[in-house]
Amino acid sequence: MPTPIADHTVPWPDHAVREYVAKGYWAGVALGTLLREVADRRPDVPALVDPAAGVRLTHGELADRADAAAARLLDLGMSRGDRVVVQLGNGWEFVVLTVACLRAGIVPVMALPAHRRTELAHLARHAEATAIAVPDRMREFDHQGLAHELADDVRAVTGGPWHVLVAGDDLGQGSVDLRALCGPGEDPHADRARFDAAAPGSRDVAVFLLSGGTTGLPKLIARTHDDYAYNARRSSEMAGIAADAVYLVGLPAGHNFPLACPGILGTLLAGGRVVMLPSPEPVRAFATIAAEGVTHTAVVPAVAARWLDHAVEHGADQVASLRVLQVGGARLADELARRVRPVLGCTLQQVFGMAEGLLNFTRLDDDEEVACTTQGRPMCPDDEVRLVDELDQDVPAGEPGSLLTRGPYTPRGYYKADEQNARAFTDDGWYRSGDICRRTPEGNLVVEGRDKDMINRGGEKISAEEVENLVYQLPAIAQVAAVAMPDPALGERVCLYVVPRPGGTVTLEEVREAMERIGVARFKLPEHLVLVDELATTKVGKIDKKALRADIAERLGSAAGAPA
Ligand code: OOB
Repeated sequence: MPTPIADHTVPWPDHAVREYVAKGYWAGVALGTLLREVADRRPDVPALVDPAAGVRLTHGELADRADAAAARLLDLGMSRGDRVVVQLGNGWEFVVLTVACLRAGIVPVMALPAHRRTELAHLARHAEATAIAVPDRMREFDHQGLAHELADDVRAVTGGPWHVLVAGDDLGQGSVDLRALCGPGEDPHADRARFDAAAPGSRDVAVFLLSGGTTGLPKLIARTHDDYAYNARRSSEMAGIAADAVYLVGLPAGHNFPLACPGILGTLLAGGRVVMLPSPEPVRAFATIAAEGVTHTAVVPAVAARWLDHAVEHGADQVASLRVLQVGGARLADELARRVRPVLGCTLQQVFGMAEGLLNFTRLDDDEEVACTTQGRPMCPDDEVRLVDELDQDVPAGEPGSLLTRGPYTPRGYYKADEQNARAFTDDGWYRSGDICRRTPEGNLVVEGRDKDMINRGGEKISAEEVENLVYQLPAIAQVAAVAMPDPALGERVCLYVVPRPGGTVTLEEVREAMERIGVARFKLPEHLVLVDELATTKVGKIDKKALRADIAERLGSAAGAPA
């Protein structure tokens, strides 16, 4: 394992760097500079639409506003290398702030809107953030209030100031008006000159993404300008995104998929247009696709299923402009995949990706069978993928194995996480994704399962260990195991097996209330609870999660249709 460098990221080894540069994967230019260059070529072309806010910006306006916002962040006292936790909904401010950060070399930490005190405090502390960007309220939750409450926690670590940037009409005391910060500047030439002259280094960290979660708390993935620019540009090629593309963002924008696969960054870099929508709920999504002439979008399988049902019921006329529907984040059932073209009239592209790097795509010209039954193949000729057994030996061709990967946009370790890195990466830098895959004779991957302790709830990743740690805070609990239970709509949900303390007991409601009091993302709350006298263990004495998963599947199956 290479030693982490001073910024606590794990570098690619020198020979790999030389190769990635020589082959042109790493262009040596900061993402903010690349975006500015696009804006210079196409200043008057639409770049960003937020229908709910009535905001429409051209590439030139977006670049100017990002420079103005970057200047204002520096005026607040922030500087290159500082971190800002970004927890914004899918609105125009997300895009302007992100591009501003990329220009100034301030690193956004991409939190999810569902995160609450536990996750945000962890992210802020771990990244030593000095600012947080939040909506005033979203879905009934007072994000602004929580952001101010976190201040003491964070100051205890960084000792420095803590800026609360708020997007909304209801600005509290001490909040910085994010909409004003992201508004037009007074002197665009001066703002621009300031960042043209001081672009971040291309090997610097551009963004921190969150890991899908297998440990107690989310880990941070430091994506560099070089690797993330390649990630976005090459994804655009895969999805057929060019200057005429209109990309709809319906998944949470801070997730890697809608951010850069190709998502927001890939579309902007191609000179196309990005449309921000607060949620992928079909009524509004379909109307927006029709109104804006959307050509591309990305959804998780659970959303694809809702869109298909909606189109069957109400027709697909509104989505006539849609060329490519990307589906990823969780396994798409073959039967669902086969309905995409006949019902929605567009090309299905399966995307099997991870915030840690590796992206697999079915190609737009793959035959229907491949597009519907596989999760595609790596996007880069120099992505290395191995499928291995428990001893890290390659499995025979066509057999299922655990996926290991290295490549030009897959960092060699998590940020500041030596202990987890020793488990999640091999000594020679392969990332263990924890997915069990098989390779078809044509070289496509099929995801068949996983050997990591994670629950995939409709694309939201939940670490079983994190849930268990939270549940152990309840006094009535002697032992607990969180496992995935099958669910027709979301694929999986969290099920708890609980051994109560002698004489005690506990209900699902009590567990959920306790977790809400502690403050965690709602999607992590268990949705079913089974009381048991003891938990089955494996030969080596570990809790036998495989047996528990089989048990809950059987219980649900025999309950035939009864609510979980
Ligand atoms: C995406 O990224 P993450 O980091 O939220 O989750 C990664 C994990 C993978 O290791 C795999 O377990 C699962 O999500 N996954 C899929 C899948 N796509 C992701 N499992 C089966 N089939 C698929 N198509 O989820 C992500 C990042 C970028 C693009 C797309 C998805």
